[in-house]
Amino acid sequence: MVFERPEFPTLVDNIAEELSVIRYGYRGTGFADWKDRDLPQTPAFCTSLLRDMIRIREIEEEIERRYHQDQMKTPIHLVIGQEAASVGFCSALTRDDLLYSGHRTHGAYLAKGGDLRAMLCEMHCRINGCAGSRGGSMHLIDKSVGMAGTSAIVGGAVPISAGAALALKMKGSDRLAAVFLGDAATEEGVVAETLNFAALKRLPLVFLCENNFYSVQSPLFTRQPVRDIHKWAASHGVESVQVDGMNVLDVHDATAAAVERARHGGGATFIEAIVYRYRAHGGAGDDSKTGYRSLEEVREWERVDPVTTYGEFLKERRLVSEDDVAQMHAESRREVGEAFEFALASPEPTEKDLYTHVYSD
Ligand SMILES: Cc1ncc(C[n+]2csc(CCOP(=O)(O)OP(=O)(O)O)c2C)c(N)n1
Repeated sequence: MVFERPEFPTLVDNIAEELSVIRYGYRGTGFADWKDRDLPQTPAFCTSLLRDMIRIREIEEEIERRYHQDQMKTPIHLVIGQEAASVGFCSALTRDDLLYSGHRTHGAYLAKGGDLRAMLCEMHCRINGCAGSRGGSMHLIDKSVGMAGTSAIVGGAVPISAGAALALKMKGSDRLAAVFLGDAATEEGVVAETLNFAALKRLPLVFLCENNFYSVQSPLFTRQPVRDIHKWAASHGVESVQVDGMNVLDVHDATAAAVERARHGGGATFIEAIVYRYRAHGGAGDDSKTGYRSLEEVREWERVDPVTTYGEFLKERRLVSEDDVAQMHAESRREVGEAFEFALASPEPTEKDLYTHVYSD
């Protein structure tokens, strides 16, 4: 796997035209490089990663299909295309580790073990919602599995995760804190401050930066012309690596190494995972027709789809069959169908609920 910096255009007169040729130097080959590699993980574990990714993909696609019915009372940010980052990262954490995330929450919440029914209730503004119907998609939380919180403020969850890591360290706990952030979050001053603080205090903290090259519709090269994100992170004094975020095993392995380091006093690690989102920044469907990226670019990335390429890889290794994969899809579809029924049958909040969870002096 080689990631090369592309030639950045000096004059960007026609962004759409530039984007049709720029691939950001991504040379990901899916699992081609892994053909002859030993897999230290058990077959059951390898299979579970595929099942988890398929589950997230099916859930997201069903949310997308139903979104325009307007029963969900929330903005959404689908994670379709980025499932390997969600699953690879969370598969190296324990249930007790504390996980935080930004606005693109669904993958993190589900991969950490968050309750699907409570998530869909939250998105339908029902009282069984995981945030009591007050948060919507961007504020998912499930303390029972260490899904500690998410924030709609870009970069906002990052210093909070450092606070949690500091508390765990001061208590002598062997748990750690972990946080998802996007490439645009690295442009927030508070993220630089957090990296510095994490290095200074050797915090038990793991950052997973999902670099999907866009902040809404602004491409990375119009925002950060001269830096590689993982190198920028390293300059603050934390360990930092770049991984193929479309390869679930690559993400898992890097995270497992970071977790090991954090649990044994080695401090924080920043992982930059190169990913791609297949859908619009927010809402359902694809927004490429607005011209900020070309359809050709999207198609190019679909060739390294994290779910299908990993499925093919496991089939070649004879760890799963075609039928197993079909069954994983069917089970997930059944689960998500039932969870939607549950959410839609759940009660809406009443006027009385306006006065609960309200604090005043
Ligand atoms: C502090 C702040 N600035 C701007 C926004 C508006 N905003 C919402 S999402 C987003 C882009 C975030 O991009 P990135 O962090 O790369 O994550 P991605 O959406 O690509 O997953 C922006 C600018 C915000 N929510 N918070």
